[in-house]
Amino acid sequence: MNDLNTQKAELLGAIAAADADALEAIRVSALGKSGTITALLKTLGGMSPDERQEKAPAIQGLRSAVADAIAERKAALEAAALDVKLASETLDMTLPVGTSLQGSIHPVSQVMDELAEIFADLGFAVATGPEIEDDWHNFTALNIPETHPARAMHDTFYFPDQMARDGKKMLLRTHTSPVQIRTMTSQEPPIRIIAPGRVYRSDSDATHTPMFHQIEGLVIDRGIHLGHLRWTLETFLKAFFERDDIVLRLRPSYFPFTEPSVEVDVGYSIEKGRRVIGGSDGWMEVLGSGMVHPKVIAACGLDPEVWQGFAFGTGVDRLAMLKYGMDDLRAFFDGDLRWLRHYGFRALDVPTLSGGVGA
Ligand code: 2U9
Repeated sequence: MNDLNTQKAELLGAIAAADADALEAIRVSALGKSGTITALLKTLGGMSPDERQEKAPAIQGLRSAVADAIAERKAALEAAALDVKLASETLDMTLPVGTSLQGSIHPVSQVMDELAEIFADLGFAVATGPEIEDDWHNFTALNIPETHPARAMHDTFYFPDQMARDGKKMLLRTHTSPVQIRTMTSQEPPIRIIAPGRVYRSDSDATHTPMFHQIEGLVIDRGIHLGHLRWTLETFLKAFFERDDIVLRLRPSYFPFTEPSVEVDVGYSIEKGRRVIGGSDGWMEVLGSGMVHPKVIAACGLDPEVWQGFAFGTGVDRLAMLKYGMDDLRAFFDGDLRWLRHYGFRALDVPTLSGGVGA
């Protein structure tokens, strides 16, 4: 017992004085797979019931005291590191535009502006809609019924206690497609819209963030075919990447809301060791698209014999990375002023086709 008390006092003393690296080393040596406390816990299995009853509380108490102290120290170290960061990275938000400390336009906002500008020239209006959606607009109307595997693939965030009138849980939209559904059910065709905005999926790693930005486009008119889709995407990509040597490859694919569905690859070339869009050294997948499924047109109350359309979708964050040569998606959401100053755009620059979209 005394032994355990000494061990506890020593560990708690070391934890209180540890920095982040030392704390991790203590955690591994005490609570890790071959840690000292883990070894003590294992001895419980070999004891008689009486002995176990006598010794278990002290050993388990030691384990929780050490685990709690480590968690507490970790939180304190993190808070102190954040304080240092906040003190050294303050920014006076009230300074007027034009001073050296002015804010900058985030690359995502810049790219969204560029996209709106390019598509406005092609006759597309910008449409927006709610980020909290109901099941019908996000899934059912898009030919994704309850049992469809695409529902599981979307890793949806549901609101546990908020239901729509149909009794189904409200959710954070997993794509911007419900915006097009809302437009089709509220406006008469012909329709030409882009829907840029935030979307949410429960997914987080080096190439996925739980919130990301999408842009989708939709055209509904009479006699629309895949040729219109191909021309529109090629014209858009040439304007966006500011290059004429944009080569497209349409590959058959599957999306529930389009039929046929095509994945659009764009030719890239290698410049200074980096892949840049344009040229034909290899192919990169950039967009998903297809002809709007007749069931989706019908779900919106339109006659698919009369009205056809095409749709496409892509990630705005990815487009920004490809155009401006960034390689870590997570930096987009860190709010790091050095990154923002390096990649950000001057607040008073307005992208126009005539003045150059990247101007
Ligand atoms: C309606 C009808 C059809 C939108 C489309 C895609 C293909 C697509 C992904 C690209 C990368 C999303 O950001 S991403 O993960 N999107 O591949 N989106 S067709 O189709 C629609 C939308 C609305 C009414």
